[in-house]
Amino acid sequence: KLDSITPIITPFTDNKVDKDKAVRHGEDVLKGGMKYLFPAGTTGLGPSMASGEKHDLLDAFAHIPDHVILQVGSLNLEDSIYLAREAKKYKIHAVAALPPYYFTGMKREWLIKYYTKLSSEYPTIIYNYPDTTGYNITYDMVNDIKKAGGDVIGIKETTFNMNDILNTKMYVQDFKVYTGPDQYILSAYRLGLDGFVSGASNYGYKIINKIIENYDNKDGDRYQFLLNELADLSRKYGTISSIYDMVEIMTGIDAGNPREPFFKLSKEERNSLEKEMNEAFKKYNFKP
Ligand code: ELE
Repeated sequence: KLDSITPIITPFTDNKVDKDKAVRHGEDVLKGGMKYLFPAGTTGLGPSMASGEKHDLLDAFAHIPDHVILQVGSLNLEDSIYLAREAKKYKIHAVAALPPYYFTGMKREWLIKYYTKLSSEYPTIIYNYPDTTGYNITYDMVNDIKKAGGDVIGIKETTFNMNDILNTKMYVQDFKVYTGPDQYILSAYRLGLDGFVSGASNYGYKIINKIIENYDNKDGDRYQFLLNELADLSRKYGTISSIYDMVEIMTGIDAGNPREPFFKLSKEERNSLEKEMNEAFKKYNFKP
């Protein structure tokens, strides 16, 4: 079985991290079959959170450290290092980190130094998301980080460039390669990668279990296509925000609210989303 990772949404109540709701939702996802929680990722609104708020999430999951990968990458390296040191105290599985982003023209060697330095604090999973960060961390860079002594243990590839993903699998030794897009869970199995990160697993872990059970037959495709349609609906109704509603619709768990600049769905939007989700379930003959 591959590593299954949930970039968990962050429940906010009155603009503050709601630890109780995070724990209830996180435990449900793990019970549902996922192996790791990935707080403060993209879906977790990590880049919009203060380091103290990311620390709140570390606290919330302190009772299940083996199942936690905290995303610590930020534009402030001091904050990221602080969180990596805290991760060490809490003995979580690993940290993950976006590269330094926003600024253009960062030299290749600076990116290598960044990951070498951060991972000297704690084992680090590289979070490669070229569309948003502007930097593509390729296999040759990973090898240079390792050569420089960096303790990078894997990469989460949020890219549709399968060639880059396969090159990293092929040319980097002792290294976990995870897919990021929801659409690539089945591919992670069929291509012999090490696991997947899926925003849709916040609500769709039952469907994901079906993909995994059926990865070697046509039903695997059917369940993957259903998940793709749900991920499309999520985008249509409001990226990330809609996931809070989809969690409640599919699992019954109150996962709180997103925080501005993201907005909670209106009653009408939610009803319409639920209707479209039910149509998708019917189309693919899935009973939620
Ligand atoms: C996904 C990203 C990308 C999951 C995270 C993840 O949230 O940290 O909407 O497909 O661009 O890779 O959320 O989301 P989309 O790892």
